[in-house]
Amino acid sequence: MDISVADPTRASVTSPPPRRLTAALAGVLAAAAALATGELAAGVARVFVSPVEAVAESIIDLAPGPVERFAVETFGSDNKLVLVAGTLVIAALLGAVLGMAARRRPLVGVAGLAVLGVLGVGATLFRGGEVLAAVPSVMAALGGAIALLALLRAAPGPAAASQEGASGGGGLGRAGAGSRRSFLILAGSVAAATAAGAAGGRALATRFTAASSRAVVTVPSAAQSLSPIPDGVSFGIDGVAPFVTPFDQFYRVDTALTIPQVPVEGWTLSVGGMVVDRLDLSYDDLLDRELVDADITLSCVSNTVGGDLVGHARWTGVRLADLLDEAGVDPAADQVVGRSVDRYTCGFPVEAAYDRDTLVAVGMNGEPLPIERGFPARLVTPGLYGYVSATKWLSAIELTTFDAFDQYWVPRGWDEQAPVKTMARIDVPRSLESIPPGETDIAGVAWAQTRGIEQVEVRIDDGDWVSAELAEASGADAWRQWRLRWDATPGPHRISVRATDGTGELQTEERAEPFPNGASGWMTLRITVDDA
Ligand SMILES: Nc1nc2c(c(=O)[nH]1)N[C@H]1C(S)=C(S)[C@@H](COP(=O)(O)O)O[C@H]1N2
Ligand SMILES: [Mo]
Repeated sequence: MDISVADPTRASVTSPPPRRLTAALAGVLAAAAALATGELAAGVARVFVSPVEAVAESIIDLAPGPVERFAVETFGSDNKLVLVAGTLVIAALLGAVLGMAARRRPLVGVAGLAVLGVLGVGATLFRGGEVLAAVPSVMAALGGAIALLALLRAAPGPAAASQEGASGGGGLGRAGAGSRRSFLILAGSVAAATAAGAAGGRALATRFTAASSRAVVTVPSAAQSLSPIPDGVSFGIDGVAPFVTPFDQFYRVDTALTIPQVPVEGWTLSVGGMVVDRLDLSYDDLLDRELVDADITLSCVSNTVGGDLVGHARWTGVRLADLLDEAGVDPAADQVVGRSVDRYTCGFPVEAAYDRDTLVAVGMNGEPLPIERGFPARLVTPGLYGYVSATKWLSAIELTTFDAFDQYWVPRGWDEQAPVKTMARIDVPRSLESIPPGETDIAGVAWAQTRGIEQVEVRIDDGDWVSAELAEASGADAWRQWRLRWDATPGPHRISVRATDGTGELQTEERAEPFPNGASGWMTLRITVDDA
């Protein structure tokens, strides 16, 4: 017999709490309802930030360097997907725990959801959002609390759960201790509303993309081309990276969970800090400056020997030096910091704005900068790895000192200064490939931005180093194709490559991992040449 019925003094205040599993289910659904409410709210206005996104991005921000490196190395470009999935799983687990904790005391569950709401608010503010941006987190906690209370109220007691309807009646049970059926109907409705709310919110949020803004801008053609692409930069060999990397083959590396959407309307680029006259430039102001075209190969410090985190584009933009001269740089400043709307920062020596063609780029291969490449503007600095030099979705350029400011990756252990190391890559044949005997091309690319490539040498097995033929160079900041004709003889072979830069310095043989300032070493691969 039900104890609450046996003891009328207790029956009016307490009743058998729902079974643990039922409460856990209520908690998971409440957590889902909370997140869905957050997504839906985030779709209402551009300033609103989704709690899931705020928390996941804060985790990226706060993750210690080695953890972030592990995540990137283990999950590759899926690491952010894994992070979001992980955030959702944790939310579900927390929901289950809260649901069980709220079996007897629903307010405990409400308090737990409030704590999660505060976490969302905190993450949003931590990510630099304004107070208003945290509204979805508050809505999420409210939505979750309402769902939790309703579900717990409707949850059947143990008797009802084990003996459908047998002792559910009489009006003496816990307020609303419902039948299993009514609970399941409510649970199903919450689940359906959750799915619809989340999907609706995501769909609404696509209104805030920068695509329509990008579609109407035109980047005027540059006043001058710093490095007209000469004929003959490409041998046109199948399998060798094309001179200009197609957009869809260009590596992408950033900390952004969702690509920042920055319409030009309302966007400004400031040049401030240790300057005489701070500049605040609109997109049109920027386009009114002298535009130049430059061939610059971009490479990532995380690229391994033989890897493909490197790409080439013809960039159109304003020379950073022009903007710095306009603002007037305090001679005590030694670092240029590029800040992104997503709070990413890069930093490099002031001289790098003057001794090379560092650009605030607005165009890439004749198009406005693609959104994932940093629309409306980004920095591109020849000869420095992207993490110290290539801020996308650029919002501010700040003159400061290396003593006063550490850019994004520095506290995470990467070097403050990161010049690109001379590197040669074999693109054909592929590692471990079997090729027919006879005349064949060994070919690839080599880069040493700002210094240029003077020579590439190839060694087969234990033979001598042989000079490869070089394609035309398009300035010192672009990679250079190379090839060597080879009469392949049957059997296993080992092929190595090394480059010499424009200063006459040979690429170092010393192997280094990407951390903390870029990989080095000569690329070697093994192939098999089939019998005739
Ligand atoms: N806002 C922002 N800009 C950024 C980054 C980032 O995480 N956020 N990553 C940098 C790194 S590490 C590299 S290698 C280049 C890559 O540029 P891409 O994605 O256009 O190839 O962008 C740089 N600019
Ligand atoms: Mo990078």
